[in-house]
Amino acid sequence: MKKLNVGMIGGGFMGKAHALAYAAMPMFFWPAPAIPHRHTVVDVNEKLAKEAAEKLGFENYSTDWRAVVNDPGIDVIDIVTPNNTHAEIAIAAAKAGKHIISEKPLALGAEEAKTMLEAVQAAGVKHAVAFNYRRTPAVALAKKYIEEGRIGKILSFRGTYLQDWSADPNSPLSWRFQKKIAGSGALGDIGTHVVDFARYLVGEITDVNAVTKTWIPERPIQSGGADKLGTVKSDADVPKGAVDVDDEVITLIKFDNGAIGSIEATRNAWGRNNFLTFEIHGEKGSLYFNYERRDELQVCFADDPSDAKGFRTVYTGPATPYGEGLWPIPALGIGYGETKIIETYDFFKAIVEDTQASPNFNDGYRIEVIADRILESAKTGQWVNLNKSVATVK
Ligand code: NAI
Ligand code: SOE
Repeated sequence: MKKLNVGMIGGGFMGKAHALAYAAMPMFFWPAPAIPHRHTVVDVNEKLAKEAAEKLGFENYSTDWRAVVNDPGIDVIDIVTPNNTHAEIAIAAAKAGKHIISEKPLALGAEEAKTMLEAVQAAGVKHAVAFNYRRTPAVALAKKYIEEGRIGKILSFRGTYLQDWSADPNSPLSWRFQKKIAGSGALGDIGTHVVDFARYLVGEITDVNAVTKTWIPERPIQSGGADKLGTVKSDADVPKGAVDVDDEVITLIKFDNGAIGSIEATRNAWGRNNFLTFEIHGEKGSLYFNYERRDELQVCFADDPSDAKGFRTVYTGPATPYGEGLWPIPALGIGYGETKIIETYDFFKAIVEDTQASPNFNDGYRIEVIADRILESAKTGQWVNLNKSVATVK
């Protein structure tokens, strides 16, 4: 069977998730489109890179991503580093003719994302952006119902992504709170997953009207090592650094097909963990999904008997999307790992079958345009129309 050599840049949280997917994808989807070979992992210093290779099962390690990107033995570059590094690595990888999967958000903003899209298009390589939550089988089932017309014309979309890991003012100053590294705050970090849901399930967003808030303007500076998220014990004298991104965003949206909706994101919502939800109302029914109960899609159809109308639960399993590769009985439990396994399967399939992956850098770019315009609207207090700001690339 064909083997594709992966060079993975970054060995942190997402490095672990992607490495798991490379190992497990053929176990779930057989015959696999190609076997992912964990060739080389890169991190910023010898200690981190060596440890990542040992832990994540890579044959080699390096501290020089440029050398790995230009290694003729590597087929796929996987970018799992903080947001400010995605563009430089992706553009170099495209120039070296590698297929590329980049973590989200694609870039620090639309301008940078556009240069990445131009680079992959000029090189003719396959490209994907890792909005993996749309790979949750229940989300793919919602997409199937919508495409089959089961809920009719869509009227509205309400999406949320609520977490609480940064609600404690003592949770340290992760790179996720620094504009120069993250681009934006809750919006880019988690709101973009909801924007991906909105575009995937409903259609293109044309207008936004947003408010943002930074609730905790400074946080304890981390003392080096792996980036920490959430409450960690630190002594009261730890110096603090400024947070210059949004903690919370709420935006109204309009779609080009006439639907309307809202998107909310915050990492300061005590009690919410990975509360990534959507509720979609159509002329013939409604769908509700909550990632915290990710085996389930809640459905209500207008033609359900009137004495039994209301949301009911459909459990995903062998009969629902990706069921052929997952577990043999419904509701055995889909996890975060499975979403990454499916993402890897779809990307490797696109490479081998010479089709374009989805979501790809074009989607990543469009999501960056939407995020930029949400920030603009939050600043001006006005509705912002997006049509003028989406550049046609190629
Ligand atoms: P992390 O901070 O846990 O790991 C990043 C790793 O990259 C660290 O080991 C760091 O030392 C390394 N690194 C940084 N600069 C590097 C460079 N120039 N060369 C080589 N290695 C470098 O970060 P995490 O959580 O893994 O996030 C990485 C990316 O994944 C971000 O873009 C983030 O937004 C995204 N992400 C996506 C998720 C999803 O659900 N799709 C979940 C978590 C993160
Ligand atoms: C932190 O908010 C984080 O790790 C995000 O970066 C991811 O994109 C999200 O899926 C889980 O939470």
